[in-house]
Amino acid sequence: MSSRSFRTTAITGAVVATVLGAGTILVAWGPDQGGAGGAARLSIADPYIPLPAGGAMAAGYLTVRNAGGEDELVKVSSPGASSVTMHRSTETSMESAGPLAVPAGGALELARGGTHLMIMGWSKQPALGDVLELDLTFARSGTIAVRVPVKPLTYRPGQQDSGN
Ligand SMILES: [Cu+2]
Repeated sequence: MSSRSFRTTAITGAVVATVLGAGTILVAWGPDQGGAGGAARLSIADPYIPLPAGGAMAAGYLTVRNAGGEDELVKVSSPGASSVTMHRSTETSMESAGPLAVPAGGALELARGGTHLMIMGWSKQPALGDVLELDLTFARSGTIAVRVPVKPLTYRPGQQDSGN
């Protein structure tokens, strides 16, 4: 996760369409669907957990897209794990992070080599094909539950995947 060679390029529309096909998108619409100053309009793209290699912890990656006003990711929890924290990778290690801004009309990207989720204390050791629920709590949009698939360690969003 600390490798700087991983690409963290912006998510393309094609990638989002792939995830929509997987049925993992949940959208929260605010009452005000106005511009940048209005309510946040959040959707979650490309959620995945690389299969932890026998370890007690795993990383979680996803992109929070925002078509509305600014918001903030303040907390993440899971019914399947006792601890989910927000981390930021540094040159040599990682440190805790958050709350994380979700800019108006932009995106919060939790990706390899950058800000990510750290998941510990599994109630059951995850296996390939499992789906873990993550509950993302935002300052303005409330909690959005996301079903996050466990992928091979080498998985990258947008690559061909027959696991659905
Ligand atoms: Cu971490």
